Amino acid sequence: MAYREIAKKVDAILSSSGFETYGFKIGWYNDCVQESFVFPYDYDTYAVLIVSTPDMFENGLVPFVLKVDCVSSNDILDEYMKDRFNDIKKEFSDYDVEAVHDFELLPSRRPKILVQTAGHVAGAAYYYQRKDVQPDPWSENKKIFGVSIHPKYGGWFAFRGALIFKNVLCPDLEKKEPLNVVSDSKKVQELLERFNGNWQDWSFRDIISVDKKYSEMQKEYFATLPKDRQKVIDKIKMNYKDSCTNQGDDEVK
Ligand code: B12
Repeated sequence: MAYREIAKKVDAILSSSGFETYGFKIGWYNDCVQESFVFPYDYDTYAVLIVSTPDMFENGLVPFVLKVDCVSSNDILDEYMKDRFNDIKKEFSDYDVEAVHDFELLPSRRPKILVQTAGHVAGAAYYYQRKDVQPDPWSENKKIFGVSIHPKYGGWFAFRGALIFKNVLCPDLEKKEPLNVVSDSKKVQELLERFNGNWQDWSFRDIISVDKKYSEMQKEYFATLPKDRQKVIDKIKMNYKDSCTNQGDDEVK
C-alpha cells in the first residue's frame, strides 16, 4: 500500500473520535533534534502524527470509559491511546509499525519523541520557542519551555504520539509549513509567559480566537491530578449512564 492510502486509512479510523492525523518524513524530524532524539531510520520513512482535538474527550475517551468495566490503576487516557494505536497496528499487521506515545521515555529517561517538533515539521501546529522572541527578554538562567499553537484550536489540543511505518518510504511527500498564527514577537513573548507562568489558568490556550475549546467536564478531568481522576471518571459514568444504557455496544465504541 502506498503512503497516501495509509494516510487515508489511518485518518478514517481516528477522525470520528476527535483526532487529526498529519503525515511527515522521519528525516524532517531528525533534521531538527539533537542526536539523542534521532530515530535511526531512512530519511524518507513515513510517519503519522496524531493530535487530539477538543472532541476527543466526548467522542473517544468517554465511550471508552463507559465500555471498560473495571478501571485499571493506569491512567485511563494512556490506556485509551494505547488501545487506539493498537487498533491501527492491527489494521496494518502486514507492516512494521512502531507506535510512539507522547508519554513514552527512553532508557535515558528522555522522551522517546518530541511531539512539538514533530507537530511543527508535519505542518500541524507552529512550535513557538524562546528563540522566536528577539531580543530575548528573560534572564539567562530562566528556563522557558516552548509551546505549540494549532491554527483552529489554539492551545486546546494535545499531541498523542506518532505511528512510524518503518518499511514505507514517501520520497515525494510535500512539506507543509505550519501556520504561524502568533507572528508578532510581543505576542509570542506573552504566549510563552502564560505557558510557563500561568498554564493552570488555561489562558495560553486562548492566545488566538479558536473554533472550539474543551468542555467543562474535560477541563475538570485535565485539571485533576492523575491520582485523583477516579472521582471524575465516576462522575462521567454517572452523567453518561443513560446514554450508555440506551446504546448498543457497537454504538458506544
Ligand atoms: C517533560 C515534559 C514536561 C516537563 C518539562 C517541560 C519541558 N517542555 O521540558 C513538565 C513536567 C514541567 C511539563 C509541564 C507541562 N506540560 Co509538558 N511535556 C513534557 C514532554 C513529555 C517532553 C518535553 C521535553 O522534555 N522536551 C525536551 C526538550 C529538549 O525539547 P525542546 O525544548 O523542544 O528542544 C528541541 C527543539 O528545540 C528541537 N529543535 C531545535 N531546533 C529546532 C527548530 C525547529 C523549527 C523545530 C520545530 C524544532 C527544533 O530540538 C530540541 C531537541 O534537540 C512533552 C511531550 C513530548 N513527548 O514531547 C510534554 C508537553 C510539552 N507538555 C505539554 C503540556 C500541555 C504541559 C503542561 C501545561 C501540563 C499539562 N500536561 O497540562 C505543563 C506546562 C509547562 C509548564 N509551565 O511547566 C504539552 C504541550 C502542548 C503544546 N501545545 O505545545 C506536551 C507537548 C504534551 C502533549 N501531549 O501535548 N511538561
